[in-house]
Amino acid sequence: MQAIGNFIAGRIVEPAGGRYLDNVDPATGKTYSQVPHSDARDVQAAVEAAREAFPAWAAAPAEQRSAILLRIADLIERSLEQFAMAECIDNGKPLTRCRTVDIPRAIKNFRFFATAILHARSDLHATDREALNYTLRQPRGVCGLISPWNLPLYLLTWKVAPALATGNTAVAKPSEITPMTAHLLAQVCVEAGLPAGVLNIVHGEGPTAGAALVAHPQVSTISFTGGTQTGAEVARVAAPMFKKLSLELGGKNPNVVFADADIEQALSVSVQAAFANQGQICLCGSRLLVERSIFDDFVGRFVEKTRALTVGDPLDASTDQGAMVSKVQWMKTQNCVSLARDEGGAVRCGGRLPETMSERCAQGYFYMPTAITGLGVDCRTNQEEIFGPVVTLIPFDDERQAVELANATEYGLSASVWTRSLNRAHRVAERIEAGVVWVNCWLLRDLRTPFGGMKRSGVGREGGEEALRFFTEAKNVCVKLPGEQQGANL
Ligand code: TXE
Repeated sequence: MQAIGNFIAGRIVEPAGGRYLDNVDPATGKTYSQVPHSDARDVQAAVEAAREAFPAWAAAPAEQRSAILLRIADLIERSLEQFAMAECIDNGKPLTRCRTVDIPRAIKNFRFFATAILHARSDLHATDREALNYTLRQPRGVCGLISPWNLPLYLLTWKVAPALATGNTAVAKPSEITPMTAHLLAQVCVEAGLPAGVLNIVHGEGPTAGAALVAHPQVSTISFTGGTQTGAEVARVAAPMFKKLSLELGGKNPNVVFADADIEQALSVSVQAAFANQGQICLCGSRLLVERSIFDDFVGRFVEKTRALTVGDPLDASTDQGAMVSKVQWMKTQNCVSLARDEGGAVRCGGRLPETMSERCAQGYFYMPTAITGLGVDCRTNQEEIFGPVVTLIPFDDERQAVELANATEYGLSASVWTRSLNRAHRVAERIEAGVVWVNCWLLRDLRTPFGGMKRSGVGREGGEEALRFFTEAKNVCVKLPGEQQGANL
């Protein structure tokens, strides 16, 4: 069975303790590879390598760093099929999605930040005729990059690309559930000529490898994407050490449909927003709020469209819904649906395992896309993130109530608003408590825009300028112009 290794100082190496974790293909339920069960020793070696590589990488001209990152993008693109297949088997998501969304986005992440640094500018503040203040943006050193399993290479590279582009070195800790494309990335980095130690990858579990990375005194910057509870633990350790911290956490995102919307469009995008990636995207619209005058009709048509989704083998081109990522996530989803039933919810479709699966997938973690009505906003089903193919539909009476219901959770990551009224779109977008609001669309991403959450969905923003700022230290240099100093202007 294939055993993957850590990537430290430019080489693929075994974990110091020689221990491995099973890596399961969720479509078959079978272990198909081994992933290092790394500990603090592996993190130590990786941080040392990253520290050693830092001065030269930080001093390299932007054009040189850019060229290497562009080569990484080209090499991923050359092996797109291999990367897509690896992601599909590791995660259970449809191969078609890996080919058209996950891997292309990883390539874009590298290209975007590799070229962004060629156009970066910095500020100058002229203090009358007395002084010039200019802002240096300097790399911060070794960054710890911790990513989840739902969009493995997509989210890992969303951190790696800006961290490296701005001249930092990094130790990445991908999810132990989906390590394979990170392993392929390591091989690509070597081929692209990335100097040894600039990117290191340590595989393993959160409480061991991840926690050691967060607690390491030489890691000055932590970028984390994952569950809200884990984010709180990361902050608890990192904050007293004065680390710079970015937390992208969970969501319970409202998708608000007004009666004046283009209903056809709202319907088909809402189905995608609820179930794409088996509902395992932090941006999924998991609470569908629909104006009461169209509620019954909308629910009926939504259920019809949901029933038309094909749950099947992720390798099959006709599959819309693949396997859930792990047995744990699959069981959690089943428990959440039984909780919804206990809370009085009416399961309108799904709420069960598929009846027939191919022989290959008979032991896989598949679940039917599920729509639930009849639940109030305060129940656990409408408050807690499920992170599976489950959506609730809730009616509202007017705009005021729509906003109130949209904001009635502790999360604040994203929202969608469907209406033909421009005035209403602006009003509602302004009032919704979320870091990202889409009007008449969902998951339309421009990599230049700020991305992140409010409330329990996180702290800080990624994307574009925000990422370039996060991964650099702003230093003001004040240069006196010729002439007498007028006095210290405090
Ligand atoms: O995430 P974790 P899990 C949510 C979703 C899901 C829940 C749990 O609700 O059901 O989180 O999923 C590493 N110190 N999201 O358990 O545990 C871990 O190894 C340092 C939303 O997979 O947060 C992995 O690399 N690191 C989310 C990463 O953190 C630690 C996407 C995320 O794992 C650690 C995924 C620790 N103490 C899950 N403990 C989104 N918003 O996109 C774990 N890790």
